[in-house]
Amino acid sequence: MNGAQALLRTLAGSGVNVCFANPGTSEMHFVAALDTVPELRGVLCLFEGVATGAADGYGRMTASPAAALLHLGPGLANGLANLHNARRASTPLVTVVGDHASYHKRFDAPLESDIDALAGTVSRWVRRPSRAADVGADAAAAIAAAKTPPGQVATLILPADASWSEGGQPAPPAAVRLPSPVAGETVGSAAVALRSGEPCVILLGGTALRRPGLEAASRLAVASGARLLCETFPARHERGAGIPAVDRLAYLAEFAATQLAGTRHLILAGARAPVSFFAYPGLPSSLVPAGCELHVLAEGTDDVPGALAALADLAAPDAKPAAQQPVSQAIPDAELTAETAALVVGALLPEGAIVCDEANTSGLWLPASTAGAPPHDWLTLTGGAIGQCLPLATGAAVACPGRSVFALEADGSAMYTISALWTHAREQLDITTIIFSNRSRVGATRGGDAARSLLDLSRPGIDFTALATGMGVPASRAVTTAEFAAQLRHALAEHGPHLIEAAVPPPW
Ligand SMILES: Cc1ncc(C[n+]2csc(CCOP(=O)(O)OP(=O)(O)O)c2C)c(N)n1
Ligand SMILES: [Mg+2]
Repeated sequence: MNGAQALLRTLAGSGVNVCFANPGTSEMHFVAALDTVPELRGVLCLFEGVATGAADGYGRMTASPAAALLHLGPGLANGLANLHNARRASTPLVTVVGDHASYHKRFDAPLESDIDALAGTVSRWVRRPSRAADVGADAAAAIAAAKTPPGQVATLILPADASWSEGGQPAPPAAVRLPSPVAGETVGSAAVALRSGEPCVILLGGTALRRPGLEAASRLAVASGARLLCETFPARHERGAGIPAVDRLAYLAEFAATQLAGTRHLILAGARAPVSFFAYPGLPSSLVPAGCELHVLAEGTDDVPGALAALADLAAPDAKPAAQQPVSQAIPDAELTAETAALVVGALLPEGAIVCDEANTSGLWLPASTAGAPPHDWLTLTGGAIGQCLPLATGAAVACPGRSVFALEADGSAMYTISALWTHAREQLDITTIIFSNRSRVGATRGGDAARSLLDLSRPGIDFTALATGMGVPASRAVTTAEFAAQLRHALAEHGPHLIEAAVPPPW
């Protein structure tokens, strides 16, 4: 058995069953070994940013890593922005980067580069096995590292000679660290804050945003009057009818400051202390109001839902969670805008949908319009690096084949990783992509013609239906709300990928 075969057997033996791949010559032995390990499904992605974003989507939905197979330093570099988003999402993810044979490196061939340095920017764990005999054990360690709470990116750099040489040995699964239990006194001091009668906010993040954490948090809010908020860009937020609702902390610093104004106790459960996205002259970077005391109930590495449940048993023993009531939206009889499109999405969202949200400025109305829709998961742009949505949807759909996946995508962002559509078609994934085609990058609009030109996507206009059909995804364009609703109904009724280009004006 060679090193590559040992790697694949170790991955499959530890439950890594999918590899999103963009391989080249140095990964040839890995690819050849796929035929001998049928438990590992290779999914071809035509750009590394698609492979890494897909592995992120898969890991968010399964809490178990997929592998992303990348080609040396340049392949890894192409995948970095979505690995950055995965790192911010605390997604378990194993990156395998093929490298030159060890003896070839000193010749400085064209693809030679500092892979370790690149990998270090996003990975909590990096290792380079030097012999085929080490590959299996190092792969098992990579998987355990990826699963270390709350989840992280682990990168295995695989020299071609370690891959092709005989002497490989698959390794059994390595022990995985469990989330740390939260000490009783930490729970007790949060309970004291909740009972103080002073204004409290519980800020939820990470695993607190799944149903058990939300229900415990809701009991606390009901019993103590504390307000609930969640991090601005959650990795995976379970929401909809029957689940306690929680508003996100606003993206714009002045709105977030308003949400938090007057808070005396900020209790963090799986979320970090809030900071503004960018610095603004004269304004503080921290969003914690002056005079507010921070209480860290549970960090990401802790058992966050367990801590919330323990706190609820202590401070809200008799309270019942407040479930979001179902709301059925009507299809609005008005022109197609980002707002009316959001209402249509809210009206038609099926139970169990997985929504990948990179609608950017067009997405402003989505949280409200979908709040009372049937239960669903909402996946956001955790690291702010656009070009994530179409890849993320790819991975979510591979992870959850029975569920309907939505990619709610802004036009400028779509162009970064548009080739994901080809993988949607090739794998016949049940993904409905909605492009909010406002023909602009809204952003800051200060400045003259030269500045405005850099925000304009109308010269030439991008024909998303042509792009999609050119890659095998059936597509249509909607210019009225009725058309949009009809096209969305059709897309949801038919299995497989669809794309709808919604012609909407910029919101401002
Ligand atoms: C990787 C990366 N590059 C650049 C940016 C800066 N950026 C933020 S939004 C945006 C363009 C957004 O345009 P679009 O996706 O059409 O969204 P809209 O503004 O129309 O809502 C850019 C370039 C970013 N966030 N991430
Ligand atoms: Mg746009």
